[in-house]
Amino acid sequence: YARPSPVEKLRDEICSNSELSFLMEAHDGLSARIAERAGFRGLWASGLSIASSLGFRDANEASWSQLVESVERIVDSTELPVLVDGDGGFGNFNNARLLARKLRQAGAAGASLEDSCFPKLNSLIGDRHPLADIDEFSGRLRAVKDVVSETFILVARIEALIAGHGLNEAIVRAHAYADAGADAILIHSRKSSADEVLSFASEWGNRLPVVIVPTTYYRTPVSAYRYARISTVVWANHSMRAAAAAMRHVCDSIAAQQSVASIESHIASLPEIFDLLRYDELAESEKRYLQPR
Ligand code: SPV
Ligand code: MG
Repeated sequence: YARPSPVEKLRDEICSNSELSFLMEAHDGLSARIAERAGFRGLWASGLSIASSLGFRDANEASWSQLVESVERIVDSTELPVLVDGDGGFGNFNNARLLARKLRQAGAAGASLEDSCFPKLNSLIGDRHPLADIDEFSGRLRAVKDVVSETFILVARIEALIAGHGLNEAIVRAHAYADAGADAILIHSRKSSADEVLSFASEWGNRLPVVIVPTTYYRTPVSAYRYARISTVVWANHSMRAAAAAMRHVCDSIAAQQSVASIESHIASLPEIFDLLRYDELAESEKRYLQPR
């Protein structure tokens, strides 16, 4: 019995599993390890979170090779399948297929590519989100599929609702991207209610599985997504934002008090860090490899 590959695991979560699946954001090795310990079965390598952790804006400031390096740290740190936020693929069909090939080499299970133009800007800020031409973007998807075939999950992400186009435009794009070979459709929205993605799901009718990112419409209970037969929910940036809030709190407190005494009980203990990073395994291996037999 062979262990399932990352692609098989991710396909199970997004494409075959009839249960609602959840992907947790990770942006480095530590956040990946923590998500795995919490019981998540797959990770979302978030462009926003990776950019933020590197001190970049989510506007293609990090290069594709910096993204691949971050993904490598995430993949190496867990057994979980990783779906990478590949933005628009960093250019045209040629850049997109190069990115997909390098992400697959780094051990990612799949990538999401969005129909935005290079350089992109994060979907949740600003009001200038020009959409790529449908045929041009479909070419990006086909080029990726031709390079990675069945060994990589390709999620086509539709930004039509973000760009202020209606449901019809989103549905037309979903069909075009399905024809181009996508394995799933990610429909993105920045509304404060889930109405728009639920309308999409009902109109679309599951020709391909639907993935959503409820960052702004966080109040909707996931039971609504089960009912709508949505495949996968992505919690896209919550570890990064949790880390930012915690770091701000601890820095403010230490700066003001010139002491770490009062925050000690609020931060991860060193034994917890040593446990997360499996220092016990290192000690075991030293016994095996450092001592004469
Ligand atoms: C990300 O996590 O980088 C995403 C989701 O693409 S969003 O920030 O909502 O665009
Ligand atoms: Mg992104």
